[in-house]
Amino acid sequence: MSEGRRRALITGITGQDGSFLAELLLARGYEVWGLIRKASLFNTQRIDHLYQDPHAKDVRLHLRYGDVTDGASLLRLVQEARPDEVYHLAAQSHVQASFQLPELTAEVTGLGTVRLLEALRQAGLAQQARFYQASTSELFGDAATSPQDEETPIRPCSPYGAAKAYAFHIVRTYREAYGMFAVNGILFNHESERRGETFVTRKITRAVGRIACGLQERLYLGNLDAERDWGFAGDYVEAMALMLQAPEPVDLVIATGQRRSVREFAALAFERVGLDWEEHVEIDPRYLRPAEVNTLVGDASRARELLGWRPRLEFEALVARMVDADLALARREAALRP
Ligand code: NAP
Ligand code: F7E
Repeated sequence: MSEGRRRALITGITGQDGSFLAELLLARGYEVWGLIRKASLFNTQRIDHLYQDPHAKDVRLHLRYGDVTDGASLLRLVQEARPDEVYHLAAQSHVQASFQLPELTAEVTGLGTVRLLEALRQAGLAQQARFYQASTSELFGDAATSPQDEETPIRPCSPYGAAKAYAFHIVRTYREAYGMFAVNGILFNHESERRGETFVTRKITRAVGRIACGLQERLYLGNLDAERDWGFAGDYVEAMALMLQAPEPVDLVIATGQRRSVREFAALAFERVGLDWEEHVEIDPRYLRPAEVNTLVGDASRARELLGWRPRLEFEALVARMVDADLALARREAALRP
């Protein structure tokens, strides 16, 4: 590992997890390098509060354009950043969208990982840089056993899960073949007020805020019976950082161990603003998936044992936090209306 201030590279820094992780690492004194993709509109809203004038003294946040489908951009970035730690979070991360974009999902979410690993090798950084792969409970698909842990068979049932399964195996392969410190964090669903608005939790809390402010009447959802293990993104990025400080590279499940249905989430969220969810929610078959993962719940005992990690924010507090943030957002939106 290099001398002086530690350097971290985050792909996907403009996403939900990337923004929490950048905050955490900057607060810990790291120099943070972020890969951002070129879009026609600004896509840095989640990290704008961390922005530092690149001409100022002692800048610790460096942003560079790149794309995980463009190997040359990755090589250039790792050569410039020379990171001690790489957090590979960039992905096409939406499960339902992956059924419409299977090739893109394989390119970005699957092959993106090997491109970054190869860039590190080509730059001669394979032994210096510790590598975190954003793996997922979607590896397990509609698992036959519950709760799922590190021994649960990998049997994905979406193009997203299949792409992440490839990434999981290539990370393990590089660890074994080249002696890299490369690990898979098998994270179950984690949410926040920064969650993308088409994931179910945020879709619900965003609608609750807007309905409470009279900006919208109905919320259309798919499978209300689906059950997930929902934690708080801020807690989960701590687990990522801990995994790269561990004495040995080990793949670990990160989860709360609590299973809740989409229906329960919606009921609690509407209750927070004094509304009855059944008066506002309707089913729209467009949100049903060609193959559904009905239930996922994780057992994070190993992470607790090895890292001392445990989730802090409870489910009820997470729902409340998200609803309160989206209510405030909807009020600002309502105030701007003529
Ligand atoms: P997210 O909000 O969807 O963020 C994804 C990030 O990847 C964004 O910064 C996005 O950029 C970037 N990205 C997408 N395509 C790219 C490309 N071709 N090149 C470079 N960057 C690209 O996802 P998240 O919830 O923060 O999750 C972070 C990671 O953890 C993802 O890999 C996800 O699959 C995985 N994961 C998430 C969960 C969860 O519950 N949140 C659970 C398990 C695993 P733009 O901002 O420009 O779109
Ligand atoms: O769906 C059901 C849906 O899209 C959760 C990603 O971060 O976590 C996430 O994937 C459940 C599913 O997340 C709607 O059918 C019902 O059963 O919020 P989601 P996900 O598919 O679990 C994993 C761990 C990741 O790795 C992924 O990157 O909710 N559901 N009605 C709905 N889902 C959506 N999106 N929209 C609905 O209207």
